[in-house]
Amino acid sequence: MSAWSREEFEQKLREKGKYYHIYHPFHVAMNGGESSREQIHGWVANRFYYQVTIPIKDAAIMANCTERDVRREWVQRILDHDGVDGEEGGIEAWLRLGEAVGMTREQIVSHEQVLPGVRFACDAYLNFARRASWQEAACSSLTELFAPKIHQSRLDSWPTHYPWINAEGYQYFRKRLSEARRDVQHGLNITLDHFKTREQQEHALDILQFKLDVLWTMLDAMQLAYTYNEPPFHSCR
Ligand code: AHQ
Repeated sequence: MSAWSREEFEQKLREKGKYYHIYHPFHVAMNGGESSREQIHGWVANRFYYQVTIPIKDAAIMANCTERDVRREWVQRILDHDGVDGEEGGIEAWLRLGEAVGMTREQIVSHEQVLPGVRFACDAYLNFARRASWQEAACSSLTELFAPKIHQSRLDSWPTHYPWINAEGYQYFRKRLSEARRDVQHGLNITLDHFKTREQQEHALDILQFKLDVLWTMLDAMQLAYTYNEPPFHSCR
């Protein structure tokens, strides 16, 4: 089969947005104001494991990438999360979100609430980035094509639904609005340039689906634990 044009290929990638985790029942309930304090705490604590995995994932991509011009841009993602002098960074901002919802830093940093399913999904993403080509790993970050919408949806809905959350905590979501848009331009160009044949383009769509699976599976684990009250081993005597 003939390859898709660059525009068609981008359209196929964007059509994967219908599987984005904004449509997961856990997120729909959260943006609909139906989440309890415990569910919000569980989500913040579990998503922290994802957040601290991201810069390690991006460092793995850097380690695999032989192109200086790509590394010069990709390194910014690590700095966005780890911070630099004068810029606290996304990991610190996430801890402030934790304090804003009423948790202690220790409860979050300890990873004590991280569910096995969340850990496995995040570790699968990290290990994929370690062993895949840097172009394949760049492609897997393209779920951020759909991320500005989900960050904006929280900024639009949480203050009304969850007045008990200190609005200072929303800085993380605000920060990602611009960072995600900038990241995606870079990741999309790498992807559209690298995957040329139809077979390679289909492979890129499979990689994006894998990352959509990672995000969805994290919320499945949280849904079981915090909505259905069936955390791992709940039925053991
Ligand atoms: O806060 C998020 C973030 O820093 C990243 C990095 C990027 C990647 O490299 O895969 N993906 C991502 C995402 C973040 N937040 C998620 C959310 O729902 O708040 C969305 C997620 C993504 O779409 O991959």
